[in-house]
Amino acid sequence: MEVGVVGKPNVGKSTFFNALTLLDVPMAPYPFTTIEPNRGIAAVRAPCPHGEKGIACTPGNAKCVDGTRWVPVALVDVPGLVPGAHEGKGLGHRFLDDLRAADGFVQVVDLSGATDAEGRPVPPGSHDPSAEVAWLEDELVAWIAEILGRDFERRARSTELDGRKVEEFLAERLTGLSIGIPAILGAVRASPVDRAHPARWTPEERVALARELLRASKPRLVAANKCDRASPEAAGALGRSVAPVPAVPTAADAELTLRRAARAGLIDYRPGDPAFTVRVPEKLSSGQAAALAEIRKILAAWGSTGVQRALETMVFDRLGQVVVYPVEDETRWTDGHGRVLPDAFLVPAGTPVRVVAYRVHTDLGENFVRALDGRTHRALAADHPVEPNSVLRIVARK
Ligand SMILES: Nc1nc2c(ncn2[C@@H]2O[C@H](COP(=O)(O)OP(=O)(O)OP(=O)(O)O)[C@@H](O)[C@H]2O)c(=O)[nH]1
Ligand SMILES: [Mg+2]
Repeated sequence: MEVGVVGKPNVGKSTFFNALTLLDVPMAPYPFTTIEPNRGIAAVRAPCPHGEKGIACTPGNAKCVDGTRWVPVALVDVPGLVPGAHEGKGLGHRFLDDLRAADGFVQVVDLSGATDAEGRPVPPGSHDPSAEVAWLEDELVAWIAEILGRDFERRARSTELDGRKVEEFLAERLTGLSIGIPAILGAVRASPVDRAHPARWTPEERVALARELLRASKPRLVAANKCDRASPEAAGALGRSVAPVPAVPTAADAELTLRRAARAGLIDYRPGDPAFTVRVPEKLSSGQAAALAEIRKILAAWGSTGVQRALETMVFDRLGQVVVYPVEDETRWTDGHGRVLPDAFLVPAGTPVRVVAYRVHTDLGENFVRALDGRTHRALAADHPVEPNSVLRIVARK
């Protein structure tokens, strides 16, 4: 699972990324601070099943805090895109190739309207953030159209001559973009192209197809950032104008401050919570106390900083992921070393249990016999769709 963070320059992409990963990539109040993609690991919350058994878990890949499991999700932060990036404007769009494997995109926008289309500071409220959602889609479409179009005519002619299926031809063109055959077929049906004759597709038709491919395969969500400098009315207006894409108001800068303060032991704060408590007020500098007082106001006004909610809405609602806990002993919920519920993975809802087995280990997928449900102890056949929060034992031939 991988989520890409995209948007125009200077909206807070790297701040959003740092808040979720606690890494320390450069952030600054001017455009093009990020010039190379950054990768890190964020996490989404799920209730840990250990409570059901009344035993403690022994987390491996995903920590468990107060009964909540923090399941890892890869996050990629890229440089800012500007209108015309595909023609070389700004830093161009070559870096988007680092987002090929992304399952979906969070587009960060500046809800306060204090940056123009190139990310230069302008008076608050003078730029409409909904405009960039439309042109950013055009830039993503141009990127996919370009990948599709590399050496297109020659490949399309040989596909026609060989009588190969158009979806196979497209799947091969789009390798690495993690677009499945069903999404490809859906996109072909939704666009004006003549399915039988790819060699006749015009560049315009290919762009139309690229748009459908993007829509079918890369769910998006808007993080309406810098909400601390904007009004709920502005958030409502943006939400209406980008619907059906969801828009979540965020204060990435506040979230980053809270997570760093919690890491430093200054406050108790669980990401996503509506409040925090100061551990030892006397230990705070006056600057820290003032910054935290400002953040209290943001939390009171918006309910939370929105950053954790934005990621979880993306992962669970938009990408339809569920959490699975593979174990080797389905009664004790342990692995081969006696660790309780060591790992938690994300997989798309409804994934057949055999595909889950492949995700745990290729050998388990190849030698799959059946799965055992850790709660009901029932045997599950290979094509049985995985349930959310499953505890699963995979039985494989030795
Ligand atoms: N008021 C406010 N400022 C924020 C927020 N998030 C980020 N910023 C500020 O916005 C500026 C740009 O942040 P970055 O994270 O560097 O933005 P970016 O989108 O990664 O920018 P590029 O890498 O240049 O494309 C910095 O000064 C941040 O401190 C927020 O929630 N509220
Ligand atoms: Mg950046």
